[in-house]
Amino acid sequence: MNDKILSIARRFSLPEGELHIAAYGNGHINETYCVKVEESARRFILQRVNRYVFERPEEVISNIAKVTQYLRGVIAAEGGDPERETLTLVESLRHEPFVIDDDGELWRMYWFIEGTISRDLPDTPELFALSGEAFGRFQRQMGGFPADSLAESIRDFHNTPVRYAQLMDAAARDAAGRRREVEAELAFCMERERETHTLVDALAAGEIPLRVTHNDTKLNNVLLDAKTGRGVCVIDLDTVMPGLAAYDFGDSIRFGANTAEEDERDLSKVELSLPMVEAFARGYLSEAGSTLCRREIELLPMGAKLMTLECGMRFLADHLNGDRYFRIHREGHNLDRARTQFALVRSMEEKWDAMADIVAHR
Ligand code: ADP
Ligand code: GN1
Ligand code: MG
Repeated sequence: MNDKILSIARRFSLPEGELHIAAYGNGHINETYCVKVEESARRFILQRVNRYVFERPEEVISNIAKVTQYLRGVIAAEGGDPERETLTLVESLRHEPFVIDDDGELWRMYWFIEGTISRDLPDTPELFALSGEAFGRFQRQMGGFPADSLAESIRDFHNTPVRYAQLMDAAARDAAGRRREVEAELAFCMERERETHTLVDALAAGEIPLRVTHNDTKLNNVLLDAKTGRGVCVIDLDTVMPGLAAYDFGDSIRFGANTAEEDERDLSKVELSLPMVEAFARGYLSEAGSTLCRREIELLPMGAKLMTLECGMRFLADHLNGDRYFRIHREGHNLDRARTQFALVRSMEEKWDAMADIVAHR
């Protein structure tokens, strides 16, 4: 396998030198490797874009090229460092922003952003506030980008009623014969079916706008400065497309304001951390607050709840479908992930007034 990856890496325009390759990161979707060029000590990130998830990977790359080019201009105009604060695609030897291998799989490469860390759990509220600033800044900086120039890389990606329907469909088909063990989880979702419509209805009613959003704002998708913790660069731009700000806010809360990890089996450890909500809302709104309208801000807590429910429904549907979408590392992994999401939804419901109060006063 390593030889194959090495030969793919060599098809990109890299500095001269011997290459060292190692698997990298904790993403659920793409295959990620770190490529080091011995002589120059420079590093690169090489990724195979998941074809099951992204049916038209060339469109994903084209979106990323447009978004990063736009961001480079905005960052430079604000006096920042575009080489560090957004991703830079490496060209292939054929001057394309990707390489297609013999199996038809698409690979892309980025400059490695050095001196940064990515975290799976925020160590402190302060660190989480800094990631909020980075995602809020991304929202603000993308404010003037022409949304209609982007392809919809995954249709109905954050359309919660559609995700609900997909779950019901997976349960009806029961492809992996696992339905019997998840009746309680399905009932949990059915009780909340009506609520799944809240944000798409607000959009349809013209109460909130469609914006260019990131759509995968979990903590490990922002690189933080290794010394200061400052959010340096928002990464994982595969799903940047038109969407709702509340879902971006919500995905960060889902992942980072959970007192346990996303796949914790001991559900008694799963709880919404209000200090983390406060920290993230403070950081996020310090950057994005002036861009968002009043109704969008009011709906941020609903974004947190619906994104957590939606993500749980997606994990559960994948469990029922036989684990085809999210990478798993143990049997029942997607079911464990779904259960933590539903436990977190419950905790959000218990702490609803406090969460809403915190967001309203930021
Ligand atoms: P996935 O879609 O599978 O989550 P990501 O694009 O998020 O893939 O990459 C996985 C991990 O690789 C990230 O969480 C981060 O730790 C690391 N990473 C990705 N891009 C870079 C980069 N340009 N510089 C440094 N680290 C990176
Ligand atoms: C996936 O690629 P990664 O690991 O950052 C998924 C997100 C989910 C997340 C759950 C393209 O994100 O939508 O919220 O897992 N990405 C895609 O951890 O489906
Ligand atoms: Mg990621």
